[in-house]
Amino acid sequence: MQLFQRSVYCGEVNKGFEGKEIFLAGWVHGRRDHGGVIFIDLRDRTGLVQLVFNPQVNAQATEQAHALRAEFVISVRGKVIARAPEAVNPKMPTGTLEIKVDHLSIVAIAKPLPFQLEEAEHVDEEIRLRYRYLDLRRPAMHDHIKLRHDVTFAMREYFDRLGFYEIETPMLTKSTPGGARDFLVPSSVNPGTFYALPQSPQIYKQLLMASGMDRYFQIARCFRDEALRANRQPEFTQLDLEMSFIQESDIQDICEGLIAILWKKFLGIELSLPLRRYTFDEVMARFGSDKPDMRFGLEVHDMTKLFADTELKFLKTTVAQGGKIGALCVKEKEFSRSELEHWVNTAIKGLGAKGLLYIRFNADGTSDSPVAKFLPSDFFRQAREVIPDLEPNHTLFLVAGPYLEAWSMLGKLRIELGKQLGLIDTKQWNMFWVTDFPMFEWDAETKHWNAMHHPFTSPQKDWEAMAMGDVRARAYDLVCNGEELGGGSIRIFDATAQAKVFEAIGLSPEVAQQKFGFLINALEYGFPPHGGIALGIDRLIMLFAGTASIRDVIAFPKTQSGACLMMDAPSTVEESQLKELHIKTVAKAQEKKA
Ligand code: AMO
Repeated sequence: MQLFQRSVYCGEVNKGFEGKEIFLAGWVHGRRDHGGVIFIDLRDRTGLVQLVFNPQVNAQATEQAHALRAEFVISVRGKVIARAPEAVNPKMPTGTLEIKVDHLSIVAIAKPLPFQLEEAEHVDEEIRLRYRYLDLRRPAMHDHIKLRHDVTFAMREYFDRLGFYEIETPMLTKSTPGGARDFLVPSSVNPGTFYALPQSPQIYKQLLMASGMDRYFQIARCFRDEALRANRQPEFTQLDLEMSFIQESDIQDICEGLIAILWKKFLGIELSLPLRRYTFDEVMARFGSDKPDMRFGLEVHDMTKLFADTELKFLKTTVAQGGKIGALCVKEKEFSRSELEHWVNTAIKGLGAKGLLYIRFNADGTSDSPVAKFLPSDFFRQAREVIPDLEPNHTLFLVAGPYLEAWSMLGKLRIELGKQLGLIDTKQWNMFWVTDFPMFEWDAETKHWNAMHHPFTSPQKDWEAMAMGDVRARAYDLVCNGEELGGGSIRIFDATAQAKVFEAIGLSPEVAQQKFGFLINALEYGFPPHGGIALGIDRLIMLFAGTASIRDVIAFPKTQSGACLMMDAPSTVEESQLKELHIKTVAKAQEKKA
């Protein structure tokens, strides 16, 4: 086997090479035999180029080429020639040229692949993930990986230009309460103790501000052991940044500057800046979500007052308990009875709603609804006072319950309706800030208040006199096309203020000291005002690449159940390893789910 020194990449062969001898190396992408002349599409990371083995030109190389199969690795020497006009392939960037090979070397052979690379889109994702290194050979995957490199490189350039330091923070850190569950790492040197993998570099970046670093950023890996919904991975990457002596607008301006560059460079889109700001209260009331997709309307209407005297027991109870009744009004589609039932089913089975009520108005002034006979005769007129453009043939979908719960459900239903009825303008880039988030949220399960963002977020001023549910935080999220792309806040930098927030979420001074002592102590040694944000890089690349799954833009992602199918992780370990770590397991490893 002879490995030639490669002189050019396959995809970079162009007219300038015509008539020249070149050396190529790569994978056999495809092979065709036309009456003894063999054509090979040779692939490397830059693309494809056609090789020709002609027995008239080189009998020995052509003879060897008969043995070539898909995915063999080869190295060739040959001359670049123009293809005959009828042989030009306009779909291939190198399609006007081909390489007349005079020397072939087979570098490595390959077994038939478990799936055809060209058919990967239709192959079960489990197989693709099991053989990820093969899946990654596909040009589309190469494009995603290259895009990811280009985006993070552009980020580094941007922050370097603005005087930010890129600082690495530890992967082995301390388990802290709140947020998702930690991934724990046992320490063999300190029996019975555990590190936690960082859920984000949050505390470290704040401490770097205490160290006077002033402007920090990091392309940081984060780990969260949480239920994996769509667009979530147990380990993911954030663009994390923190700045000292700033206000909300400084962080937002820096972010907008970056996304303007990224959108221009990678999508050719000129974003209109500054981005709009909406308060949490506004987006929640109008769209039932703190990350609404505003590429379509279908806003939520508050119908509570229409049911003030209702005879319907469950609505009456809801109103009596201070709950609300919200509605989506679908104008774009006249639903049949079975379609209405489909939506009730979708809400209950698919979205977890307790119920969904529909009222379809008819042209004759009547309405179709399971509760039609309980509605006042002028219900349509009354409804029109809330929804001025309401017309016969429009349908209301109603959800009743505590405000946030009912509105969140309507928000989910709104997205589903938007998708299924084709209401979303997928060509639009809809980006904005959501601000003034609640500082605390009530956890009905544990029956106590938690910090909605994190407990280092600064509440807006004079919060102590307010009811917990009314306190707003100096927090902001960046939302793009209905995805939360980033979130951040202005932090507390004063020990007394921090102690008050810990107290509000039920952390006693002793526990707070034990869990966050390092931060509390640092607050006493001259801490500058500071704030920051983190953007989800995987989600950003997913939006740029237009892929349906976050997994498509991560080289080695985990499945929905957190498994790496290629490595077969997580896995059981040797008893001796556990012994060294002073660990005994009580659960037998369950059969793994993909
Ligand atoms: P937050 O938890 O909002 O903020 O995370 C910031 C951004 O990270 C992305 N993200 C994820 N992406 C993929 N998989 C996940 N499991 C996942 N979880 C979050 C989202 C999200 O907007 N320390 C704070 C930031 C700060 O206050 O500066 C933090 O981590 O795009």
